[in-house]
Amino acid sequence: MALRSSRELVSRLAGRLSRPAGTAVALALVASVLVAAASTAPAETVAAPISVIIDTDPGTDDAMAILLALASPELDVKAFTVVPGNVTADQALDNTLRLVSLAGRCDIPVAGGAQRPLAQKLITAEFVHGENGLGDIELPASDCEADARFAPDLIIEMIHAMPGRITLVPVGPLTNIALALHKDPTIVPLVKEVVVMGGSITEGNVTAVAEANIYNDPEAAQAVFHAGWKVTMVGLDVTHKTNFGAPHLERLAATRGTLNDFATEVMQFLIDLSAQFGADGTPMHDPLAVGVAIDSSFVRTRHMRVEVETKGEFTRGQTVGNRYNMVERNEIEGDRLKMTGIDRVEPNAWVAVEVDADRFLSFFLERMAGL
Ligand SMILES: [Ca+2]
Repeated sequence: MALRSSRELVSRLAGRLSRPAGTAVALALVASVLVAAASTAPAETVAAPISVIIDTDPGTDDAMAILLALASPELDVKAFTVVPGNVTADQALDNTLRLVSLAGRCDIPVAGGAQRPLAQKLITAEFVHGENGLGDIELPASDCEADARFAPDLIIEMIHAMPGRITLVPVGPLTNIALALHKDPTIVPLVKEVVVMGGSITEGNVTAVAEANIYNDPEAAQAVFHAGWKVTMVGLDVTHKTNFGAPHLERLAATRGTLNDFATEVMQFLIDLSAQFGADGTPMHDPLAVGVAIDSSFVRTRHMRVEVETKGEFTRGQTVGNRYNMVERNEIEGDRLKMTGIDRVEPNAWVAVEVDADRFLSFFLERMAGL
């Protein structure tokens, strides 16, 4: 089959080799192919990988997101920072270390961070993710050691070391990112982008309207949405459409490899769990956020003002999206308020509203195949 681009060639080659050697070898091979083709076709430029810090609470779908990131040469994962959410902080750190070790990537710092949300009790979800957070699949003990730095400090340090280059990809509650912001607000203009898995402008998965990552720390989320940096919100509006079902599992199980096989077990666990509730498949929440960090064209976004509800009786943790970026202006007149016009509000987030789910699911399967 013809390869569409050098990027595709890189991905195919590196996807089957361990990184960083895999990427280097793949890039070298691509370079030689391009040199050989130079006389007949204009050379393509191989884009530099995107530097990312992934803030995570593994978590079954986090595990898939981590593997996808490590299998994608478009990304240069500078660190994994760990936050409690799906499981406790200690369990999440242990799981991240085991995953990174399984992938043979102890060169990537893994740092623990917050122990609990900013202003509420921690809510864990072993019911959904298994008692160990990884679908009760027991991974070997990690050969990697945790970085001694506090995750928010590591985030601050790396952003300053690479101004304008770091994309933050938080796929858990936003506690660590909010702590980094609070400690050093000067990081805001130095961050390239923040791709958040979280929120929804249509439906919830914890309550009628709240998505888990936002619900688990609404005060942190409000701070992150209002920081002033570029936020892309990959929420349930799109992740619920990336339904990984039996046909996808069949494809994943048809190829073999240590990471491939682990992914198969995790996806089997999630599909079985979903079946108990009458669902035919399971959404790929966190992997889609990583996918969007790699290729923003997986989703279509709308720029809108998003507020995080922190007080509502039924709506705490809701991401309230203002589709038109307008609010009514009311002014006191006697004993009443009188509408006197319309005020514009500044949009603060690019909210993903549509997704090319089939293309993303195929992309995920291609990256996992034989890994
Ligand atoms: Ca997560």
